[in-house]
Amino acid sequence: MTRFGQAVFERAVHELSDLPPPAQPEIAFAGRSNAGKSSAINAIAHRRKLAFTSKTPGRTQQIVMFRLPGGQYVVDLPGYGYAKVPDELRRHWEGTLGRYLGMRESLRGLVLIMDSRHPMTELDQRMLDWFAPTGKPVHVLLTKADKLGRAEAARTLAAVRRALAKWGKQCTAQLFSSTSKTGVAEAEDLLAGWLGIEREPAPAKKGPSGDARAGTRRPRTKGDKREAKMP
Ligand SMILES: Nc1nc2c(ncn2[C@@H]2O[C@H](COP(=O)(O)OP(=O)(O)OP(=O)(O)O)[C@@H](O)[C@H]2O)c(=O)[nH]1
Ligand SMILES: [Mg+2]
Repeated sequence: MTRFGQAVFERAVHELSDLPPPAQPEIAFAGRSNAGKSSAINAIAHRRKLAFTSKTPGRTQQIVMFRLPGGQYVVDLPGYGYAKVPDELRRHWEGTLGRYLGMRESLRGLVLIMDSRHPMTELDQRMLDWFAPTGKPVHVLLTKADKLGRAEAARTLAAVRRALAKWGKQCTAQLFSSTSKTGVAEAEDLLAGWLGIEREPAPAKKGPSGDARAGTRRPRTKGDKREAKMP
């Protein structure tokens, strides 16, 4: 099982007072509506339907919390910048998001999701303005990189890195695609580090005969669920 693969839905909240106590480290995914936050969480968990995704912007409207076996949380935040949200709800979320990002003591870092075709919008920059003063790390995932050619993707990454320098060295960026899985392993490594999750043990090394070394694998038995599982 991968490091984020055993995440389970814990709760979805509308008010900060309904969050679980900040006893365990957590990371949050924020970004414009439809940028690919929920899809990125699914990609990192190697699951298809852990977080709900949608073609229609504004799908995630609550703070959705997923819990890992070690008690850490992965948080899917409502997207911003979606024009059709009623003013009152927008004001609620701006206030709530600002307070969550500024005051949640268990928050170890922010994963800022930007569509690689439209990065660093005004609202993205406002998020950085809010969060950078905490001194906590921000990692930008430039999603939908599958929609860009190689050269364009490289240019976009370089430009975003240059722009991020304004908010400090703790702001980093990478290319990412939930569709082609570009950058998934890189993001997993970094975010597992933020949460203090150990690396998975390396697979058993093969001996000279090609067999796994003694004691590293148990023999297959009839009815073994792992072996019986369809790909
Ligand atoms: N081609 C491509 N499409 C993507 C990628 N990531 C997400 N999408 C698509 O973009 C749309 C929005 O994805 P979501 O993950 O629901 O976006 P979100 O940021 O969670 O959106 P809200 O919850 O509405 O704020 C869906 O149609 C996804 O299939 C990607 O890496 N490549
Ligand atoms: Mg979403």
